[in-house]
Amino acid sequence: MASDGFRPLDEKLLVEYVKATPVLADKLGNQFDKLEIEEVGDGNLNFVYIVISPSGSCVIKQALPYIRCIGESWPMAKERAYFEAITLKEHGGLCPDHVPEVYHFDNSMCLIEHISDYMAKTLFYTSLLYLTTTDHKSAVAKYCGNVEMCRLTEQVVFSDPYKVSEHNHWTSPYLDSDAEAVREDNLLKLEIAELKSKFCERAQALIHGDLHTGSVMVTGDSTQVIDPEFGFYGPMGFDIGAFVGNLILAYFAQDGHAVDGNDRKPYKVWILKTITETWNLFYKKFTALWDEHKDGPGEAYLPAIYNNPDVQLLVKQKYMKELFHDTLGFGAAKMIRRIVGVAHVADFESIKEAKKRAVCERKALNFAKNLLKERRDFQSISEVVSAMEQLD
Ligand code: ADP
Ligand code: SR1
Ligand code: MG
Ligand code: MG
Ligand code: MG
Repeated sequence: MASDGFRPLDEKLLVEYVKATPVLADKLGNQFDKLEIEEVGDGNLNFVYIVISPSGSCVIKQALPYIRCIGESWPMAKERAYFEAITLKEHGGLCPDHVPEVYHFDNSMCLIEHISDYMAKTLFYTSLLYLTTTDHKSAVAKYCGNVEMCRLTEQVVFSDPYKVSEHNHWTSPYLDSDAEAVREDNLLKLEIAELKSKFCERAQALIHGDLHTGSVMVTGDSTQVIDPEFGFYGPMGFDIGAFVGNLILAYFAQDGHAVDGNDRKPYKVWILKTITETWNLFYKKFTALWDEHKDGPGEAYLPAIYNNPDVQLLVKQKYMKELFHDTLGFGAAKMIRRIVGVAHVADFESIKEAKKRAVCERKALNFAKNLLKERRDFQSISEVVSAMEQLD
């Protein structure tokens, strides 16, 4: 793995990648048992694989963030792959007989990398894993004034969906009983109370506070996070959960947008891949920062006490497990508020037919309720993705 967390493909990962990329899987006739893969790159810069199945073949080229023939000591923008892909498409349009066709270009790798980078850096460097308690306390104090925005979140995320409120709305009449069930679910209320306490009491890091996917602006090679007006020192999982929760909503909304000739399946696979890789890459980058700064100023785990590999591993596992379960809990809470609370998401709202929309929303709501209650039973993000696929 390169220093910025980019994961080079190898022959084993390539099989997984091809399976998860429908356009490539189709090219290979969905026959994955008999794949022949050979790395044939003989140029100076990139890695090139020929992938052959009994019924088709393709070439997969990957640019790593350095010059191949030199190694990591000579960094080079991996976004060159983007320019290669758009030039191939442009030239291919002009002279298709003499330019290979681009079946697929993986833009998503940029978004996933950028957003995981953003979350890992903003959350790590503002936490006690990096700051002294003195610096952390003065930073927390600086944000204590953002009371009204915090109170808005307390109300619309952690309170209103669980009681009768004039602001709540849902796809009525189809979801009337579903909304009522949320208000009557004692176990759900128990869990949301725990998360509300954490949101109000845990000054873990400077969080964005509203990191839904609408706060992330993307192009092919750039990702910009906007709109941090809810920023304060709160639980890290609230940010990661917001992003992941919105992706889960997007997943469950797709069936409502399917039309003849476009079943949205490839997009659903892309969303699942994005969820998995966002968490996994965040995990890698965040723990890498922790390793890099283990002898730094951070006072959560003083080197004098924790500077041996066994105890470091233990604290890291415990910390990341709690963060994972917080992420799932806050993500679920934010999904529920987007279905029965005041502010909804375009993914569902743009499904014109109410009955169809309600079917999608109900699936998402049921998934979220279960996730909120059972979040501690999930050990990995792939288990979450499997649960989504099972419900689908
Ligand atoms: P709000 O706080 O009301 O959600 P946002 O800051 O999210 O407002 O901005 C609303 C919209 O304005 C965004 O979804 C985006 O379309 C546009 N916008 C905001 N900031 C920028 C920016 N820096 N560059 C381009 N568009 C932006
Ligand atoms: C009245 S609630 C409005 C919502 O929009 C903001 O972007 C936040 O998500 C807030 O909860
Ligand atoms: Mg060349
Ligand atoms: Mg805003
Ligand atoms: Mg906004």
